[in-house]
Amino acid sequence: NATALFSELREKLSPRGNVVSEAGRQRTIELFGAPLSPQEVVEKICNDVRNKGREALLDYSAKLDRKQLTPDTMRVSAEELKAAHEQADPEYLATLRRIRENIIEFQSALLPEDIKVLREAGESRVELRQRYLPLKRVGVCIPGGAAAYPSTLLMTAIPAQTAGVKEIVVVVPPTDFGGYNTDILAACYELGITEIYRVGGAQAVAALAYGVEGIERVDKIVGPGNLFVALAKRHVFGEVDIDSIAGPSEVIVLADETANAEFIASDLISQAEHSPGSGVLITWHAPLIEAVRTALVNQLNELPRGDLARQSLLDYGALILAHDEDEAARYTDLLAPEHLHISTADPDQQLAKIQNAGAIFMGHYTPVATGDYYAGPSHVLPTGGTARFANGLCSIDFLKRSSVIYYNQAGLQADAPGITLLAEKEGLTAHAASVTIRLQED
Ligand code: HSO
Ligand code: ZN
Repeated sequence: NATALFSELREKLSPRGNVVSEAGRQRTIELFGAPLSPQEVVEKICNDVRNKGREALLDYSAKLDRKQLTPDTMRVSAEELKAAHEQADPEYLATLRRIRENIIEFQSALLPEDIKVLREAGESRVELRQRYLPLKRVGVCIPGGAAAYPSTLLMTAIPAQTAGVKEIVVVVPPTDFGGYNTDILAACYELGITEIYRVGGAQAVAALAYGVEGIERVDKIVGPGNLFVALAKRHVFGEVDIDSIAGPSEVIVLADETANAEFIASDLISQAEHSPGSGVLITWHAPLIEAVRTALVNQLNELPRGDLARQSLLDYGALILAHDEDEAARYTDLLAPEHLHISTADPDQQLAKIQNAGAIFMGHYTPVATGDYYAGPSHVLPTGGTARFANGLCSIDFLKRSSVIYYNQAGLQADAPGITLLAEKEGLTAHAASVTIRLQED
């Protein structure tokens, strides 16, 4: 029963499902003597960092990331950054620059223009504007647990820079895949980012949200992370903006008889190797199911991260036979995947039937890796079914807008009756008076 399977999958991958273990039990963490739920742990960490500042930040880094940092070693020094860049492989740096150009090209095309509406009648003039300005200071979370993700730095920081954000702060766990990873440090240097802290988890999010000695608070926090980062972002939201609550990576591949089973298997495995990650095939061409199953088994045996990916596919994967294209489209909308790969002869035809997907990859030669690494749209995308209402990160998310209203006296005279009528209905007579006091008496 595909609908039941889908709601189960959706639940497991959703922000809520994320806090329960595979066995379906609420996870508990032994952190302060007593077993606490992940939410309780995150609440405690955020409150401690808020109240005790840097001391709590460093204490939690020592306790949770097992790294004893000092105010000095917490921040990546200018020398370390420069050294990482100097030692970096020139081909890596050239590739970073190419990707940077791609991202800027796409992200700058998205930026909206200020808007102006003029309402004129005789002498009266009302001018309405919408003004966009970049956020001043943005915090970027880069994961550093299971793998190093320089691509995530590019896919978060460059859209912010394209929007005009001047101050970008990076937090990255104090690990070899994180704050000590020279690929990440070289990429920061390449992007002109100089404020990098080797802190991760909920404590890093709290430090960004509230500020601590030596780290000024930010206006928005973006970027993925583990469960604790996700829960902490939710906890601090409202005091600071966030992008989304990111869950595991997922892909749905829609395939017809023209699809290649080996290609599809590689697409499913590539999101599963994020571990956890999910890959779901939906096809209306029955022979593809067995062909993809065989290809999966063969490829999983060959890959270095094959075991991790296999476990993810067993937990979160599925091969689904739909009656036809329309049913496949309905299933896709139900799951609302982060990535949708339409591996068919005429992808535009299927695209037209689908509402919910974070990023869509068209045709046999557009694997998700093109978007993960290179093309230009950000790979920070809505997961866990949130593509129903949420969007991938982009330059627009780093702008804020203000409305700007101008009236001349004749304009105010013309609109006064309507304004005062509403003010009186609400019993707010000072509002009404602020209009009438400005009007000429004849
Ligand atoms: N697929 C991940 C992004 C990523 N892939 C980073 C490779 N590196 C979430 O969209
Ligand atoms: Zn990926």
